[in-house]
Amino acid sequence: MMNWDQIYEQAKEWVYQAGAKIRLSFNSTLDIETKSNANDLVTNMDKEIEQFFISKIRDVYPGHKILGEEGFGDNLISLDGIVWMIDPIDGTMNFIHQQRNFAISLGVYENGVGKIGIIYDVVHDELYHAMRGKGAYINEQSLVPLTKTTIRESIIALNATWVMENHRIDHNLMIPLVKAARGTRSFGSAALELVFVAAGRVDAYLSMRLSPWDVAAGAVIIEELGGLVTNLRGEKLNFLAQDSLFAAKPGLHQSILRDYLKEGKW
Ligand code: 2AM
Ligand code: CA
Repeated sequence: MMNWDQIYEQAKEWVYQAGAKIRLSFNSTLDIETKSNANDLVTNMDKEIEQFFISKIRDVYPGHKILGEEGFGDNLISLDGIVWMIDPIDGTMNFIHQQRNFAISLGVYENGVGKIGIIYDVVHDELYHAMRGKGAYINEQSLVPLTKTTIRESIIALNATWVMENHRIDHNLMIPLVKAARGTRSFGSAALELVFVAAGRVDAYLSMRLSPWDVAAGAVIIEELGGLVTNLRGEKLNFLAQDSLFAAKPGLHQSILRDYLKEGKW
């Protein structure tokens, strides 16, 4: 029998330790490299933190699998068993430019089902966490279940980079949605934008393309509060591939999909 309470406590402890390492790094010069393009950034801290988690997990849970943004984990072809999905620093561009508005994101899944979600806003020392069926929390405080709302009264988090991807996606399809909402916001960290949905600070979050480690933890936290997390076609997420993302309060999720997203080839 898997002791999920133990994994949950252990994972939170490692996240706090990783956060402390990141805070210490503010005193030293970062080593910054680019990945797929000039704006796709990675630092020595992204790599060090991922390797920190991997060495801890391999030591204590050698049978578990690991999917990590920086590629030090396993090359997975299935989600069978227990899989840790880790984004050591989500919002790397913010981390480099702002030293804030980034988070550690860690999800633990069993046979593709989210069991634990932990997102740590290192600078604010705010730990958002949930274990399936056990409630969701910010530090020690319970988060309240999400309630229904309308698009007219909603703030929607989205990122303007979709205008750059118009060869693939007709971004004009987003205009009615943006006009209908009360307001839009963009924060530059998918993990934080997902916890903002969980905490009710925004009502929905849309992204054209994210990877499994960006959303694994946030999906557990939002679903624990009754919110919905799918791709922009309304389909269940596939944690083995990049996909679009659409997280929202109950009711709002269905109505945005029906009224604003169904024409799009997301
Ligand atoms: P990162 O900082 O870990 O790279 C920014 O809007 C959000 O999208 C961040 O969470 C960022 O994660 C993620 N992101 C940026 N570029 C991406 C890409 N090419 N593929 C997937 N996710 C990306
Ligand atoms: Ca990320």
